[in-house]
Amino acid sequence: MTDSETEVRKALQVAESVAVLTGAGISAESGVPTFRGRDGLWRNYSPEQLATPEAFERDPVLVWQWYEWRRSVIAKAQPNEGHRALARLEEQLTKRGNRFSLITQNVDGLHDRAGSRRILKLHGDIWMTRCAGCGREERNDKTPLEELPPRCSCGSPVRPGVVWFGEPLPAAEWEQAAEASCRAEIFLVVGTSGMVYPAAGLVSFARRAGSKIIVVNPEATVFDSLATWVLRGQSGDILRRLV
Ligand code: BJW
Ligand code: ZN
Repeated sequence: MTDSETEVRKALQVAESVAVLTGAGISAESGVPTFRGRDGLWRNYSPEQLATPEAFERDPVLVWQWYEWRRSVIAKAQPNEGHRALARLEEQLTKRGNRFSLITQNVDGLHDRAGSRRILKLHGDIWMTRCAGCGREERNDKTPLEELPPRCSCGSPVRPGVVWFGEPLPAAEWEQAAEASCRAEIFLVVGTSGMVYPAAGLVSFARRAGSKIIVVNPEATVFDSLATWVLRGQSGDILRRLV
């Protein structure tokens, strides 16, 4: 345990309100590739080329093949120490009557499987589908799917229930996330590159409202200059020691 980790551990023990923003890096130790890391590319496409409504319109099968591949990887993955530590932190803080908000950009469902109770999913859920025609939403955890693209009973193609570039974030989740960020005494930023807005903007909201920012990441990030503590390393190892 480094000196910074000891300080953060103490700060978390006395905090009355904590918010956490997670990104793909928290699931890296579970074997789920990040978006902008070395093995993030799928068949040489970047997420900016696949995670758009235009890409789905042009080639729904290609986009679904990417999601099929990710769904199969995620189905085999297990939550790691990082996911589990955040579930414990929620339990400890809420038991003491303090506030805790878990805000995630991830769609993999590993926070749910680790036991986190209230999760603000800013970019949706890879196990949900939505009909491109009638808008009907459904959970579908079959992998592989029977046909690509899957079809709704209304006959229209069905899309993954996630938020693509150029699409608005779910309003209720976004509002609660913004509010939690402004209210947090401590704001943990775990495993996100900070390249994607508006999620990345939550860190500035928190900083401006006077939160102490803690960055957990093996690499330098755009948030380091805003942080009170930067903890360099894998989030599973670090979060396990903090909570
Ligand atoms: C570890 C680790 C270990 C590794 N431990 N850490 C110009 C400027 C600003 C904004 C824009 C702009 N042009 C366009 C925009 C807006 C756009 C945007 O931000 N674009 C940027 C790319 C420039 N944003 C949007 O379009 C958003 N919507 C929007 O703005 O709507 C406006 C609107 C309003 C009203 C009506 C209509 C529209 C939507 C963004 C949706 C993003 N969607 C995706 C896909 C989700 C579905 C899916 O998963 O398929 O979300 S893209 C992808 O990026 C995914 C992620 O959630 C997101 C963030 O990535 P993340 O999590 O940070 O991952 P990485 O890979 O980038 O980083 C991993 C990190 O982990 C690294 O730092 C590693 O070091 C670290 N790490 N191992 C800890 N063991
Ligand atoms: Zn339909």
